[in-house]
Amino acid sequence: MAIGRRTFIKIVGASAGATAVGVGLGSRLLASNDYVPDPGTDGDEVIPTFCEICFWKCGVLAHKKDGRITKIVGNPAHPLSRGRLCPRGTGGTGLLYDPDRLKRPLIRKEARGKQVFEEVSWDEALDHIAAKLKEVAAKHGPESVALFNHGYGASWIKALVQAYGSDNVGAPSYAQCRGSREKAFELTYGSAVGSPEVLDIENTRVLTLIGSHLGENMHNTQVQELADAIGAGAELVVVDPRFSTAAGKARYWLPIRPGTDIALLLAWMHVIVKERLYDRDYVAKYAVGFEELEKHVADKTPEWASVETGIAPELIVETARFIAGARPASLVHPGRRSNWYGDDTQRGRSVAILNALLGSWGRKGGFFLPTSYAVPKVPASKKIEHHFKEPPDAPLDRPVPFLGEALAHGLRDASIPGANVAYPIKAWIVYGTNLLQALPEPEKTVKALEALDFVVAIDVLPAEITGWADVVLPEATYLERFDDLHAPPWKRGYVAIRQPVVPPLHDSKPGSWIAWELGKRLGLTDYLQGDVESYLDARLKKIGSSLTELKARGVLLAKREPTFIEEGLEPTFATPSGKIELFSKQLEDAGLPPLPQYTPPAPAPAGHFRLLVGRAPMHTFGRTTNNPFLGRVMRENVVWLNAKRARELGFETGDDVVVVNQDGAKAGPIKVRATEGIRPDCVYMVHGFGHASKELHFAFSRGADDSQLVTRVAIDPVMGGTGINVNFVRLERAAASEVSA
Ligand SMILES: Nc1nc2c(c(=O)[nH]1)N[C@H]1C(S)=C(S)[C@@H](COP(=O)(O)OP(=O)(O)OC[C@H]3O[C@@H](n4cnc5c(=O)[nH]c(N)nc54)[C@H](O)[C@@H]3O)O[C@H]1N2
Ligand SMILES: Nc1nc2c(c(=O)[nH]1)N[C@H]1C(S)=C(S)[C@@H](COP(=O)(O)OP(=O)(O)OC[C@H]3O[C@@H](n4cnc5c(=O)[nH]c(N)nc54)[C@H](O)[C@@H]3O)O[C@H]1N2
Ligand code: SF4
Ligand SMILES: [Mo]
Repeated sequence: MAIGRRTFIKIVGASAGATAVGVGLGSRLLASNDYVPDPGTDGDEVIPTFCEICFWKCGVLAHKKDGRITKIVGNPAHPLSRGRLCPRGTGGTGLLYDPDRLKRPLIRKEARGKQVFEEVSWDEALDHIAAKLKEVAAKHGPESVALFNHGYGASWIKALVQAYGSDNVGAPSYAQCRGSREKAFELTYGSAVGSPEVLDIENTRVLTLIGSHLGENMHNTQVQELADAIGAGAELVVVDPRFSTAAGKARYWLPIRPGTDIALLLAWMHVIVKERLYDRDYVAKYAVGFEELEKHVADKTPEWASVETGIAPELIVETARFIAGARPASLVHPGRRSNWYGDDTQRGRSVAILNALLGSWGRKGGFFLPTSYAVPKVPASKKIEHHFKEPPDAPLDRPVPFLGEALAHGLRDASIPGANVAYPIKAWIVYGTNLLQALPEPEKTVKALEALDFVVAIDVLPAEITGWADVVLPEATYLERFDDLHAPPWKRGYVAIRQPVVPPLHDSKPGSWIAWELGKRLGLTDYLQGDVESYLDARLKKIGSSLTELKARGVLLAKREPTFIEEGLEPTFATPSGKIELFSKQLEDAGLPPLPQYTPPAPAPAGHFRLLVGRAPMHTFGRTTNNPFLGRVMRENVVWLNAKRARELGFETGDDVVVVNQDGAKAGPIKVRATEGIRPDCVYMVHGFGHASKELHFAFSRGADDSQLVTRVAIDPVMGGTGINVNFVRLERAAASEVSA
């Protein structure tokens, strides 16, 4: 359906409070290093650092008075925040002062999973961990220790685990998130999209969001750039089974049948190739495999795709022309959480190839070619010289040809007794990842946890995973600690600092300290960084700055360098051919389709809906649902149900239901939102609610936990990721007892 252009004010989510807030200086101050944060106006001290309410790492200015943080706002000099934070970042002090925070080290007293612990001293906890890790390594080798992690603070503990002799480091933020997208772009362009993504949304003329729900997915910089772009006349094409916030701002909303994106993408390419709307010079100069692609899409007509996608052929043609009409400033957003249906690397390849036809890689309004501030590392006194054993993250009978980072679910599966893997995993260190909500097939996670010899959780909150640990270590939050410098590839290089705004509350400790103290007990200090401040200072001295300078400034910008072909930059492609590989010989050699192949999704069992999930602007997964500020803005999730289907089933908005999947797994109770804004064949909920941990006093049992319903996955044959949109659910009216419980 084509919908009229609406007046764009700001991307605002479904509930109030979703606009970016901050000091509002925007990007004006970005041009130089002249900006130093002003002292606060009412006698408060202003301390720059960067956010960790999600992993985007926006620059923050924290205001402090009488030892307490009074507010946190965006740092105008920081390229990612540009003076504004998203609503979650603004609510960061809700985490710092959360009364439910982990306060002291804990050692388990009863069976795993029962949250019965004893408070102990740090010495006791660390001695116990060291003794247990030595025991596990003596029996099974150091590689039987796996680290699961998320977040920037993990670097210290990662160095420790590697020094110990294990490279089994996995994160759900890869194989459950962006892994397939990264592999797809690596196979096509020789480099991943990265994080923060190398997207020049600011200068784009047409932005196509195929499943990416920017505006609810609140990547601060992208949302700000989108607002600027729309202000400057950019248009949106939104392909989503659900009327997302972005769909509400779009020229075209295509409510696609879930799981059929590849058919649409191939049909768009069919039109663009057939009508010669692609960038012929660009393709001739930079790409290989165009002839094969042309043949491949010859029969992928809009009529063919229409049957699969439910989108009218004329609309497929019209949108193909619209998208191509804006090239090269026409960006098909690569998305981020892209492990959906199992054919996800192929879907990612379709997006990558379409962008190549538009000539958008390396062009203004497309993908920029990033630069970074080269801040040399300061090595520890000894280099790690282990010959790491290959991770046992793929079963022996199902090798993964394009494994990227280790697969978190694979390391989990290798921990289950009897797993058909090269060697078993026996101990877990879990840093900043709530595996019970983050990994699919939670019953397998529980099986692994029950069987492990030893489990340590390092967290800030009593998340579900901490209930399964033998030892729980309370980390200081991002507002109470130093972490390593952040200097990512971006439009303009920069280096930013995270520093404590207040000293650690309770008996919490920074990750750098925890890793060092464990290192002492394991005899590994030669491989680790000692005093964090001396280390940061030594790194900064290498670029002619100092810790003192960065503590005051928060961020330093590098010289601006060209980032676009238009600025004279010649792109290079780290693929075997040295070009953009429309046709992938690498995939062909691995026995996989060298051009994206469409596989129709399995139909829903009778009476069932496909379960789709996503994000809410004021929450980051389940990690903010206990935050007193953010929790009040959005207390629980709801299940979106097509209004007509709701009428047929006798449900109304506000009804309490339990969601039951094809295998009988349940989640809820959760309230129904009956809406025209979703197709009749699927339901949708925001991930991160329905906490089972009673120690999360605010979030406990509010809404439903979608991860309980992910009892099946479709494994991506290219990179091994877990597609989770293959579960089907029905809604049952909740019993009165369940609702009041
Ligand atoms: N069913 C389902 N599963 C999913 C998803 C989904 O939508 N649905 N999304 C997937 C995606 S895209 C991703 S990226 C992953 C993310 O899932 P996770 O890897 O779990 O990441 P987070 O939710 O960011 O982090 C969770 C934990 O970090 C803790 N934490 C917060 N700050 C700190 C800190 O400073 N230090 C320490 N030590 N701990 C901290 C929180 O208390 C929480 O327990 O989940 C994936 N899994
Ligand atoms: N506020 C906030 N922002 C976040 C996060 C957060 O927790 N909170 N998490 C961050 C992280 S780690 C990630 S990975 C990203 C995730 O955000 P995105 O990369 O945008 O990805 P998803 O959450 O997978 O996308 C969900 C959207 O895809 C639609 N969808 C489902 N199936 C299909 C389909 O078959 N075809 C199409 N075209 N669309 C479909 C859903 O209706 C929904 O609108 O968000 C990031 N941003
Ligand atoms: S996007 Fe929001 S939560 Fe994430 S780092 Fe930036 S301000 Fe913090
Ligand atoms: Mo993610």
